[in-house]
Amino acid sequence: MARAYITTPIYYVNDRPHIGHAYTTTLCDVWARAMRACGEDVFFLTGTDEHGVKVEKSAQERGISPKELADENSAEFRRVLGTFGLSNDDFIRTTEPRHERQVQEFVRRLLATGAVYAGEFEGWYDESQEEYVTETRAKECNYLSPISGKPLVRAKERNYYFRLSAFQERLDAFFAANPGFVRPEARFNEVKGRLRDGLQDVPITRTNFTWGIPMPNDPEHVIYVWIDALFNYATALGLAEPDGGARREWWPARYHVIGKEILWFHAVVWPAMLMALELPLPACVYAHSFWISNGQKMSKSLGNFIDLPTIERYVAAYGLDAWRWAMITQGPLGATDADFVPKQFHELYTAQLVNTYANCASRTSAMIGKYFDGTLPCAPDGDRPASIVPGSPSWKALVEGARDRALAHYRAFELDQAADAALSIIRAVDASINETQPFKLAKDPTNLPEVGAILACCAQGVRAAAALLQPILVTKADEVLASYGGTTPRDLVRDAAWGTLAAGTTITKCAPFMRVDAPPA
Ligand code: ME8
Repeated sequence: MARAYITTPIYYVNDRPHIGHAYTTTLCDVWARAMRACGEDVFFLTGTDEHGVKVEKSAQERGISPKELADENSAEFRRVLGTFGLSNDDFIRTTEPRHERQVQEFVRRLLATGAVYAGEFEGWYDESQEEYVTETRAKECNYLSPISGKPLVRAKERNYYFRLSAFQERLDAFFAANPGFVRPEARFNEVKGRLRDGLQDVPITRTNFTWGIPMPNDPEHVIYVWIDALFNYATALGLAEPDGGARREWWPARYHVIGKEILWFHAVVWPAMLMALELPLPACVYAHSFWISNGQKMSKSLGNFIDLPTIERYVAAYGLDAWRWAMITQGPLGATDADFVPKQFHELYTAQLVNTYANCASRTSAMIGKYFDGTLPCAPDGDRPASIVPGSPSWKALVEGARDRALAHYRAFELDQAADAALSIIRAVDASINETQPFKLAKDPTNLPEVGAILACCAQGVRAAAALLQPILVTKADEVLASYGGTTPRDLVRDAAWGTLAAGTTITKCAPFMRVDAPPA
């Protein structure tokens, strides 16, 4: 069985969970569910990033220890995962002994090869991001943080450094040989552009605070939170354990899914570190864009975060699947930001989930109930034209074509397009019902065999679409499948194939999504 490893960023515990965290984790969840249902052995990792000066400061402000703060907020992130029904296989915390001892081991190995060395450095430091910025970039940005807009400061430190500059050529060659390494492509171009400015060695330790993993050879220094954090992807699999890790077979990741603001670390620093450790590189770093709120960047000062209580109000009003649907189909998967607008959420829900998916599943099952007592009168005929429009493909070709497109899109992390391919079957069923008008034909009993033949194909189409939507609509797809012949152990290829419904199958009435009056206040 093919193995597939997917990761989210590990989230900082000095923040509360919000739409951004929910979004990235939901993307990974949908991919993980889809790949499992395609027969792959998936390992889906998420977790919390718990060290660093920001956590130390927040804890001080609250008069508690950094560990207490980390315990509290990490538990909150986990609770959130529970409410979103996310299917992660592990949750790593950077304060766990398994992580700390392996980070020290990795750093020992880097010291031994000379990839990490002790040295002195002076440069432009972005305090809000806890990272140094090159001279060229600092100038370009008017000596203001490109992320927070706060002034960069001149900083000097004696530290341990990672010899990033030594990896320029290898990174160039690797990027040239792996055009899909960073996606979307526009983001890859940004990274390559920055790489041309040249690479500076990166300080990987700090001495101005203590809340971190001590440098193994020099405990006065703590390992910089970013280096500590990146290693989570490897420590969760146990790669630096003496036995090489019980989960090492999952390495390397198929997708490291992240937000665009942390791309440099993942696309440049992380691969160089893996090269230095002689570990295989991930297949793809997928950097999505940002959710913004009513046209504005979400920020604490504006107080416009789509925070957890807000998300919970949406989930209470529309259901979890509706929330997931909006994340997947409207989210910033590409290179542009996506605006969260309550009215749009509501209209999308009504148009796609109520009026399209639910209405089609409901009216098809209602007609089978009304004209055939809820029993499919004949097996769906795959050769039948999918619509009365001449030249349209047969039902089997239409459904299996959409299935194959959906599966290819899921695999390629084009999750919005996977959803659309699945919904295209529903749209075809609706169009066919509108054209053939079985409800009118049924008025003359001699037409019943024709009505049965139409509805059997429609039912098979609804079933296939619901099967393909299982990774996104984690409960509402099963509701439809249960009405249309029953649920099965997940197998997307088989469940969404033509011919799974036989004559005599019971079809019960279903109405998976109900109308909602207005978005929550
Ligand atoms: O950066 N829209 O953690 P973090 C979409 N600990 N996604 C968003 C978002 C938004 N407006 N805001 C945040 C860290 N995200 C580090 C990562 S990994 C080795 C260490 C998501 O808590 C997005 O995935 O700030 C982003 O990369 C992540 O949250 C940052 O979470």
